[in-house]
Amino acid sequence: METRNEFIAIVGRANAGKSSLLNLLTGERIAAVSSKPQTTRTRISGIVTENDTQYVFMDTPGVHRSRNKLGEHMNKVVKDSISDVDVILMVSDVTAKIDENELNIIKSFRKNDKVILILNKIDLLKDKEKLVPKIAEYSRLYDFEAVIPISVLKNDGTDIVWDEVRKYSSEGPHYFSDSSFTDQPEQVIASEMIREKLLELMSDEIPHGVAVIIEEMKERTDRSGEDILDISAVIYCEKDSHKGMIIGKNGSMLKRVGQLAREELERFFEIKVNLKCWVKVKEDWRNKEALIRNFGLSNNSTNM
Ligand SMILES: Nc1nc2c(ncn2[C@@H]2O[C@H](COP(=O)(O)OP(=O)(O)OP(=O)(O)O)[C@@H](O)[C@H]2O)c(=O)[nH]1
Ligand SMILES: [Mg+2]
Repeated sequence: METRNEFIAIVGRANAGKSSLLNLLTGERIAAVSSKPQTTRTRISGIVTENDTQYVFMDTPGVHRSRNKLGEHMNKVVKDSISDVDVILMVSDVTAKIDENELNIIKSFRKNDKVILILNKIDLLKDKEKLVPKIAEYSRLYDFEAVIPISVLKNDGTDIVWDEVRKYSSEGPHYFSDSSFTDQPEQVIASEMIREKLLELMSDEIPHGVAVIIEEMKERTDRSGEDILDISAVIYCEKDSHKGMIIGKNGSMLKRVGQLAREELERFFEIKVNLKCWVKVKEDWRNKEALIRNFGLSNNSTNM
């Protein structure tokens, strides 16, 4: 059988709903999602194989004004991801004004790039008439292939996104096995789930300075014959005071993070999980090239 493939980059400003869209299009909970900007730190792929065609979606960090080496790395991932793809999905938040970051993204598109504009979060738009001037405003900035208003939250409009996406495949090999749905190693999926819970439960400053490393992940059968996945994770933070807050009073915060992460991990891996988390300090790691590499953040194709 003749095979086909398609590479799709998902780009946009922070918090627009890129990772939520990736999860919805692939039907899997691959990327961490949170209400805080700069959740995604590197490129994360979601893979869908439909009959003869393999679609590889690449979620990217939200473009933002970078304040440290991690931020620079995140913006570079976006630049690298839009070269050589068949189509780009630019996700924007329909309730927000066009900002400098979005203008920079649009500026980085080349003349022949195929870009579909996704206007997300229409569920928050009370007056749907406001869509018309918004579409006009974006259309003056770039010649988009299509403009699709959607709500990822309400799963409204994603079939239209799929119909549009399917137009850009071409003959070529499948680069991943037809049964895989991500290029992320299981350790990274697990560490991202833990980081997502920290983002959910803690105030802004702390989770943005956190890296989660899975030190061990092993399956075993306990005495009663039940399969258990043992996971040990280290949460690295930047300061002693942050360590104290992550652990919380009598360990309450760490316990809560661990519990929510464990539930999510059990759903994802479909196995009972025994999760142990430790907290360690590595000062100012976000400005240290070597540590970023050590945390697996500088390799675009895999890891966090
Ligand atoms: N109301 C509403 N909220 C949404 C919708 N889509 C996503 N969100 C929320 O928007 C927030 C950001 O979603 P993410 O998917 O993490 O956004 P992102 O673009 O990947 O963000 P970064 O990785 O930080 O760049 C989360 O709280 C989502 O639940 C939508 O259609 N409607
Ligand atoms: Mg994201």
